[in-house]
Amino acid sequence: MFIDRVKIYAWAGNGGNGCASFHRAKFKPKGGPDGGDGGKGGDVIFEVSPHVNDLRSFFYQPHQRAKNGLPGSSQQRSGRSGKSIIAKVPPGTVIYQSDERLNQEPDYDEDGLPIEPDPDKEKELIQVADLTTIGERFVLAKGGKGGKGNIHFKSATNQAPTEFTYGEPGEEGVYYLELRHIADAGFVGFPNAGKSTLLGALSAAKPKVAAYPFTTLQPMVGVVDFPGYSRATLADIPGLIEGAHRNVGLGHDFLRHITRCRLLLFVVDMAGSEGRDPCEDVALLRKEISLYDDLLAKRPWMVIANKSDLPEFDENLERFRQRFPKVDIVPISAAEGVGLDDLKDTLRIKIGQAAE
Ligand SMILES: Nc1nc2c(ncn2[C@@H]2O[C@H](COP(=O)(O)OP(=O)(O)O)[C@@H](O)[C@H]2O)c(=O)[nH]1
Ligand SMILES: [Mg+2]
Repeated sequence: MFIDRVKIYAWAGNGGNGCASFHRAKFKPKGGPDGGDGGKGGDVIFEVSPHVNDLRSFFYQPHQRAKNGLPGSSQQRSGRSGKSIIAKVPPGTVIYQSDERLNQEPDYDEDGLPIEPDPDKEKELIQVADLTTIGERFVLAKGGKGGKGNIHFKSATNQAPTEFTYGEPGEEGVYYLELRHIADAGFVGFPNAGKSTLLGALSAAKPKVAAYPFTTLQPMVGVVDFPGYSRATLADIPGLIEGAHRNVGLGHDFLRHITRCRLLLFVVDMAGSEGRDPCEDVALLRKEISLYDDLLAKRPWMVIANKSDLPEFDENLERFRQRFPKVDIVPISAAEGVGLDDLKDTLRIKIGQAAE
């Protein structure tokens, strides 16, 4: 399950009411007004966190509710503000506000009769935020202002006002969160497997640095055109650290990025031209990924066997097929442009399936 779109419900806190009260003390029966202000309601806030990869937590907890402000009280005491909630979202989260109703109360027409909701009405979504930068905050629903206590209503003509104001209601609403993808498919592979060469060979235009300013890694994104006007985006994400083969891990930045591709493409130097063993490479990468996130390990994947122009390729491929009998493997030579049409066909099918 790859949760990249969720519906949530947010309620900011209501403001606390202002207080009407009068100062009382011995020998001073007619003290002035001393009712304090109500506290502000808490906000519902989103904060972009590097430690969150998807919108899973909102799927399990779609109701986001901040606390109400407390009412003011006598002796000019203000009510305490309601606690805000700060929910963490991954970079690349886009927020839409919906015009769906939160409460079930109907609207009424001129005659006071309830207006039946139109079941065919399409909901309207307005984009309200596009959160990309780590640490960035966005107030989704603002808490209501606190009401004023009667101390504010004293005037020359009215020394004993009983007036106060109510706290304002907090904002509330229905929202959709969407995690923007870096690309439809992302390359996973050790350095020198041929990822950059392949991205260049498949892309209609020169691959561009992805427009995500939240990282030191710079994913390169290319566009591949399929016959019949459809196209897909492919990302080459650097940062798979050299030490991965010494079991020091893939680097979490890298892994975080590939969670944002629907299909994982394992690019392997099937000729083993740098003395690496392609079978061990893929087994190691698979293991690292499942250690990082078992949901990511369930993401659709396939193998692109590169460097078919080199002599050791055929023998290694045979061995590889025996080791991974169920995996789709497409042999290519990125440098010589061999097998790229077959690869495109497979990509079109697989990306289509992964997007369902
Ligand atoms: N013989 C051969 N060399 C290739 C092929 N694809 C890439 N290379 C070479 O492998 C080296 C690493 O390629 P590169 O695309 O930079 O790999 P990356 O680190 O995975 O991005 C370069 O010297 C490429 O020219 C191929 O299909 N055949
Ligand atoms: Mg490269």
